[in-house]
Amino acid sequence: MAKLANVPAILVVAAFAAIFHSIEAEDFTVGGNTGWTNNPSGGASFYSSWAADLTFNVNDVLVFDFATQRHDVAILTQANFDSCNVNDPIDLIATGPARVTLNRTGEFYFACTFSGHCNSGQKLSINVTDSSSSPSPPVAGSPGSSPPSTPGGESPPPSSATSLAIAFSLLLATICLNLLLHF
Ligand SMILES: [Cu+2]
Repeated sequence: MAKLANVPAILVVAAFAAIFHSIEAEDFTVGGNTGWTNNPSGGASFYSSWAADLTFNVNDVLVFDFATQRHDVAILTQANFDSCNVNDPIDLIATGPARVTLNRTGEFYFACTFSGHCNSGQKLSINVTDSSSSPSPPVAGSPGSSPPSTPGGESPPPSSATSLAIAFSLLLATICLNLLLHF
């Protein structure tokens, strides 16, 4: 009987661990200690190398660490990103450090609009995936067809968190029922 009573406790711990791991949004400081700057070591490959080892999920946050009026963060279409055309951004954040919530899946394109900075390597593209499902294809379609909302604004309610919460409630109910039956 004592062994049986321990089972729910283990389940609760495991469920909590799994749920918090799934829901918890991560902050990523772009470029690590280098921050968000022009002429990063390695040039144009610096930020793509930084991003290559990481997995970005919806509701994670990119932190662009830079001094206001030294750099900025423009969100660009893929075409403008590829050509470093920073004159027509989807969105522009001029105040650093800037926090950008990754509010959808798919590709995000960032660059600094200060003269020459994008061409010197201050540009970053990432692919955001949905942690609640197996790897989903990036959002297809024309770049800029779904521009992200203003960074810092309300992000949409995380559906994965909601379904996990429901699943967790069901699990808790089951465990409580088990405990009642055992005692
Ligand atoms: Cu810059």
